[in-house]
Amino acid sequence: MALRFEVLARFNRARAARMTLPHFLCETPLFMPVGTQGTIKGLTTSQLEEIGCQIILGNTYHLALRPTSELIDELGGLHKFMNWSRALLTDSGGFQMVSLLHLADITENGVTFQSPVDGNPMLLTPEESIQIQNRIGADIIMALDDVVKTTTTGPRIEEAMYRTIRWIDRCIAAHQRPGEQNLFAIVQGGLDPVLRDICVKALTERNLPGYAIGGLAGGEDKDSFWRVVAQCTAALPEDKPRYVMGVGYPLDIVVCSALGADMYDCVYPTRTARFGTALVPEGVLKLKHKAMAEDIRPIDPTCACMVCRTYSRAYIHALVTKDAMGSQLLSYHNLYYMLQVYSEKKFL
Ligand code: PRF
Ligand code: ZN
Repeated sequence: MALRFEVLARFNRARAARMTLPHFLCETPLFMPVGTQGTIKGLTTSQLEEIGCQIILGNTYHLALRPTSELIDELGGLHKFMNWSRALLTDSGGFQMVSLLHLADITENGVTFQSPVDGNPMLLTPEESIQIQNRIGADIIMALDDVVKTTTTGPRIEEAMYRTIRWIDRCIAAHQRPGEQNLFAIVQGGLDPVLRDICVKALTERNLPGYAIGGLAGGEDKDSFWRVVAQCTAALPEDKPRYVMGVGYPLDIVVCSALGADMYDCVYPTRTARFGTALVPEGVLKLKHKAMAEDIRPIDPTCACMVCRTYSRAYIHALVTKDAMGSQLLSYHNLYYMLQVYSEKKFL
């Protein structure tokens, strides 16, 4: 295994841990900003270090299409390609296809979809997803899973859960670099506690370096969401990291951490920045609003980030619809906010 997970402190179900990965020693709980084409939109890698980012997420699907995993491999892996020396995680690709391309179709062999490049039919199998992720070279790679919306009902939920278990064995068999890259399995089973329980048990038996809770943050109500997280964190191994995929909002991260989860990822802070919204302790601040035009205060007077120490709301308001710098500054502040929401630590 290329991962060491040491719990340093506990409070009820919450824990703080040290997760040693090949490229970085991470402290959990942690939030992973989401990159698509090998970049976090609007931030440089040195800015990501400056705000205390320990690990970023890349998507196999996007990287495989462009610049392609063969090219990344040839150029020495994604760390070197994007000049990021800290940890990386890649998601397996299936979820992105299903959520981005409505033409994707899941069969026992894998996910079939139409290439957005040339329209040709393509197939992503569990073996291929792992082979691509082995070439990209992230510290953590994710198993290909069969994801259905939590709002789906009926036998499809059960089918997807059992298929995810069958696919984990294909992923494990295909993984060529277990000494350098950690394969995480993903618990599925919708909102059904019986299916979630079967899935946790089956995946835990495979003794992988870490586990994710998948299939959430897809429009289910908060109560159902927290119930599934609580059930899974209670059943997953104590001595391995637990990653809630696609989560989330600051409140979700705090609640899931109280329930014993350790890792999160979400496009929300950077996406909402591009729509002119800042995350602040009171909730959100809409920088496009005309009330911002003459407001000389920083976005968040209690925030220690470079943007809040340097620029006014009025300045960002003036930029936000006119220049890319507006959303870049908002992304910087929003990621800074997310990276300290679960901690007392201020990085600057
Ligand atoms: N599986 C994978 N990636 C994901 C999810 C999942 O269930 C989610 C949650 N819907 C976000 N990203 N592979
Ligand atoms: Zn700030």
